[in-house]
Amino acid sequence: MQIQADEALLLSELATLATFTHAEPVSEGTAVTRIVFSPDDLHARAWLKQLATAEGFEVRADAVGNLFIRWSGTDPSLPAVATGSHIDAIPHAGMYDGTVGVLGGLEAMRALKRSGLQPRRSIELVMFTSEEPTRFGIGCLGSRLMSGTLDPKQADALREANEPADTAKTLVEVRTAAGFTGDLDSVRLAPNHYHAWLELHIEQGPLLEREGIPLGIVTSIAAPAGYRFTISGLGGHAGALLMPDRKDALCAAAELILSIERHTLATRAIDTVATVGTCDVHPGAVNSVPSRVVLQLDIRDTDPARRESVMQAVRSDIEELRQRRSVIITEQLINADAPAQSSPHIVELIEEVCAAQGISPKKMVSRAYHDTLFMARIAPIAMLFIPCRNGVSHRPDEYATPADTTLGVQVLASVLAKLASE
Ligand code: HGY
Ligand code: MN
Ligand code: MN
Repeated sequence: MQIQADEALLLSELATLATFTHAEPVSEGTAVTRIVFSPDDLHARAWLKQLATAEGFEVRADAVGNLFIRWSGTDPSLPAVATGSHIDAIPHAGMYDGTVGVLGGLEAMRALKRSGLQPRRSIELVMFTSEEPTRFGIGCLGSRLMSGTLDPKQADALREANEPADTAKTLVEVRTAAGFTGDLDSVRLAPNHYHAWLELHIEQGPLLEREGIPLGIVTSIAAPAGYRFTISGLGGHAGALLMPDRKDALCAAAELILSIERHTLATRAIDTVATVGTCDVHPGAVNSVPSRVVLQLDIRDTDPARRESVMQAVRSDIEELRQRRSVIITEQLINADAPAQSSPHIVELIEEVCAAQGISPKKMVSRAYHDTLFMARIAPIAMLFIPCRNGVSHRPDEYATPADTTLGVQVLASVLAKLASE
């Protein structure tokens, strides 16, 4: 069976998808901002549905907007084989994160169809809602709900993370306005709803390119955790409030951020990473002493116990900070997830396909999280990585070569075909 991905079609579709954006064009690459349920996201979803129906695939959306594009197999009663990813993009991102797995998955299905394959098991492409945490403060909303990792009522009550509290809309308001109604309980899929799950994604790191290897096999996915810290001090006039009388929330926040960095580095483990990516200062006036600061922490590790040990060390620093600076510091857990291991069987199939195509893949950890992290709760999983230039991602200069992208799609298609015949 000759499987041949249509590279030109795939590249043109990736370029078209990149036009659904509200990012200002930049010189260093293709800037994409596509926030979940924004007009650009909704237009992109409608366009994707058109591509799928044009190919004769069945299309359905669930109550939170996860999109399912299905190619029925000869025995449709069997659990399907699934692939997919996301098309939402953080502000000023690139055009390959997630989209390679969605459009690459679609092209893999089309290439298999063109090859004359009649899959025994249905093959389903999933486009997840809100893989990025940008709008609602937590990533992988769609796959968390599918896998039962997030309580539906808590999910619907999530508020827009970057809007003022008094105007921030809830998920239920936003999804309903976007046309996704129904009870979020209905999003959950039974364990082993799928026979197997396989996601194609750019590496978002430098290793494959650095070692000149065209394909990565993800053997485990690091475990992310998210926390929100609110530091409350005493505001006041930048001129009249004397230093000894101050309880400057931003100075306390600065010490907290450095404590997080110090304790993360102290593990001396390459897999422990932490980022305070947002810092909201109130009132945010140059001549007003900050009275309140909200920080969002993203901390990850392949070893959840080591990740927790960093948090414990930070908490003891927080206690000292509270006393010395007379500030109030509250911690809110957003998520603390377990890592995921890939299915040895699927990894073996990928290795067989690579050997047959003369490819020597690299086994590796994914430090970025993906919807696959949550699909691992309900199905055997694996991921395929393709190189990205200089390891850059979440930036407009994010780039994957046509050759690497096409090869990733070809391997994906071959593994899907094997899984669908099981
Ligand atoms: O942050 C991540 O790991 C993913 O790209 N959302
Ligand atoms: Mn991303
Ligand atoms: Mn991604």
